[in-house]
Order: sequence, then structure tokens, then C-alpha cells
Amino acid sequence: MLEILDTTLREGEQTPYVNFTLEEKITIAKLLDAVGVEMIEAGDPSVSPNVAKALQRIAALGLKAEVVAHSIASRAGIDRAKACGADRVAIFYATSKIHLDAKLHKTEEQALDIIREHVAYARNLGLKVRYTPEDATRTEFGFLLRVCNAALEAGADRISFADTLGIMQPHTMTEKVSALRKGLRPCRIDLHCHDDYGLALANSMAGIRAGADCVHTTVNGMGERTGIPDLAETIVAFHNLEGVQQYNLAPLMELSAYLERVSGFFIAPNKPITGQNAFSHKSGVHTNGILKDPRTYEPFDPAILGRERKIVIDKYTGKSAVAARLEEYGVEVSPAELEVIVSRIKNLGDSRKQLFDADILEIAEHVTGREMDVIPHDISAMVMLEAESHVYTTSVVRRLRGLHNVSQVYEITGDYDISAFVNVENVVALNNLIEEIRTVPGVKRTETRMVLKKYGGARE
Ligand code: HCA
Ligand code: CU
Repeated sequence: MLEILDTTLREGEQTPYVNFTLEEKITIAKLLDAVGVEMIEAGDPSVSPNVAKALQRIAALGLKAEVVAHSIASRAGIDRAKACGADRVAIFYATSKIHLDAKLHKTEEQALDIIREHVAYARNLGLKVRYTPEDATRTEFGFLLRVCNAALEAGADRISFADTLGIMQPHTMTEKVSALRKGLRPCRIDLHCHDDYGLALANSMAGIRAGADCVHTTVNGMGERTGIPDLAETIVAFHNLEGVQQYNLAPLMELSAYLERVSGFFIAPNKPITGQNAFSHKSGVHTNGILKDPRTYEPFDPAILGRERKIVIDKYTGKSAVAARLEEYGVEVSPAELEVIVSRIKNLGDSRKQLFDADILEIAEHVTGREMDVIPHDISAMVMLEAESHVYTTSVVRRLRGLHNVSQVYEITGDYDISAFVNVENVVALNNLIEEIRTVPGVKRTETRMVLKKYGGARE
């Protein structure tokens, strides 16, 4: 059975410029527990007193997940892990020639002794122990087996096969994990795959097929450099493609959005699973297919994540998508009218970035000469924000820009400091978005102005 260790709180906090507060860490840990990951790596207590404190608080939450402390091979570090109440300590010590020579200045034999000693020390404190040969994938394989078996003999029950530089491919992963399984004493094997070539999840899946037990993830794929596999992508890929059913998918979107908000680290719209465009369809051919049967262009139903598909209307749009959108408003048009409406949209779409339902309804009014007494479901609004006086306005802007549905952000003069232009599907979504904006650190108050009509200017 697959296991997941989520390390958003350790590897994720190693993302450049990312630091979580204690309360944020607790919220993240609870959400991860609601997803049902088997292990939460909650920090290395030697990094700072705050990291240690967070670890301690998380260990005391009584979560279902095992709480893991990361640690270098040092007695003081292992003592701190114990003092924090962690269930397990993950001791890492590099084993590749380049790391031993250039970084640690140790011979292989010295490394072996250090690893043995520290694993045994942790075990004697009553901690469960994982040993991570850092840079394992560049370690001479015979030495890797020796070192791991020494750690297992000293009391570790888990080895993390760390692809620290993300250099593996699915087929090399298959070979190495199979060989590890053969050469190691009985143990659990974790996969810690970095994403330097964009292969982290593929490598993890190959490794699991080859006999490993556990995949390391972070929310939104955060981590050093290009990070490690994204939690949501990992869970959905294993769920849909490998039949792994044990995780709760419901909190995944919330977790991703929460992490974006508190980290200021934003995902791309084309990110699989959680990205804004993951279930959006645009060209006439695609939308036509989707409207007839969503299975034509969707690998799975977005509802499993609580998401909805979206049909984007612009110059690529065909008749069926426009007819469907008008139908949503109870507006019926003749085939001839539809033809003209679509051609107008195509012309408009040449000069505009995004069409709102209000634009489409207005075109339909012009073409048919009939007044359409409907209110567009989607709403545009300007949210004016006042920032706290001690806050750097640009940092608030940066966070706002990452929120879904915020299309433009301006720093402005006057009573307010910032104006954000937002576009949402309905009033409930607007309300939620305003609430979300109010939780952005540094936002003192907001005032929202809903757009009633929108006009393009000459220079648009
Ligand atoms: C690092 C260490 C590590 C450890 C992985 C693990 C890596 O920050 O360099 O303990 O499983 O990538 O090797 O994250
Ligand atoms: Cu790592």
C-alpha cells in the first residue's frame, strides 16, 4: 500500500523566501492530516527555536499522521527531535563521493561510523528512525547498500532514497529501486525525488512500481530549487491511474490555495490538478466536444476535487459554446442570429483579453434587437484596500496578484493604497474572495465597488 510523507513544513519551508508562522504551520498540519497522509515531516528543530516550537506543537496535536523531525547526524539535533515529542527522527548524511569530499571532508569508512552511531543513538532514545543517504542517486551503489544496511542494523526501519539533484528518469528509478529491494535488509523505502528535470512525480511512480513504499511530497511542489512532487498531483495520479483510494481529496484545493496565500509562492495557471486552467476549455473543437460529452477532453471529472469545468469564450469560440452560454441565461437565439453573434465575438476577441458574460449578452442584444433582462452571473469588481502603515505595500500587492480571480492590481494615490480588479462567477464567490483578501497579512480594510457596465477605451 502506498504511503505519503508530506514535507511542506520542512522541505517546503526551504523554498527560497518562504517562512511560515507557527499558526500557519498548525493549520497546514491539520489539513494534511485531513487528507490522510501517513507522515508529516514538520521541520528540523536545529534550524531555529521557532521551527522547534512548531514541531513541538504539531507533535502535541494528536494527529493520525506520524510526526517526523528531520535532523543532521548530530547528538544535539537528535536530542532536540526527542524533546519536541516527534514520533520519528529522519537523520540525513550524504553518501556521494562529491558530498563526502567537498562538503563533509569524510572518508566512506568515517561516514559509515557516523551514520551507525547516530542511528543507534536515536534508537536508544526510543525514537523511530529513518536514515536518508543524501544524494543517494549519485552514490556508488555498493557503498549505498553498505551504508543503508549499516543504518538498518543500527535500528533504522526506513531508508529515504533521496534523488537530491533530481537526476533520475523513470527507467533508472526502476532499476535502482529494484536493486535496493534486493540488496537491503527488510525495511520501508521512501522516495524523495527532486524535480529539476520535471520528472519527480514520474520517477516516484516508477519507484513505487519497482517496490518502494512511500512518496515524499509538498503542497504546490515547493522545496529547494524546483521542489519535489506536488501533493495534489501525486494523490490524484495515484488515485486515478493506480487505483489508490485511501486519501481524502476534498481538502486538496483548499490546501493549495492556503499555501499560496501564506507563502506568497504562486502556482502557474497550467499546473496540473490545482492550476486555474486545469479544467478550462477554449477552442471551438474542444468546447463542442466537452458540451456533448465532457469525457472527450477531460481525463477525469473535476468534481472529484470539488472543481467545475469552465468554458472560455473568445475568438477561438464556436457556436455551440456561445449557444450554451446564452441558454444558461434563458436566452434563445435563431441559428442566423447565433452566426452573427459568434462572428462579432470573434472580432471583439481580436482586441480584448477576456470576455465577460455582460459582453456576450450585450452583443446578443445588439444582434437580435431584443432587450435581455438578465443579470450576468459573473461579476467584476474593484476592491480598494488600505494597507497597515508599517507594511511594505508591494508585499501586499505580491500576495494579491497570486489570488485566483484577481486580474489586475494597482498601487494608487488617495484614501486607499491598492486597487485590485477582480472577476468572479457570482456574488457568493465575490464575498469569499473579499474575505480571502482581508486575511492577507497587512490588509487593514477594504471597500468593494461592483462594476455595472464596462466599456473599452480607444487604446485597449
Ligand atoms: C536536503 C536534504 C534532502 C533530504 C531528503 C530526505 C534531500 O535538503 O538536501 O531526508 O528524505 O533532498 O536530499 O531534502
Ligand atoms: Cu530534498
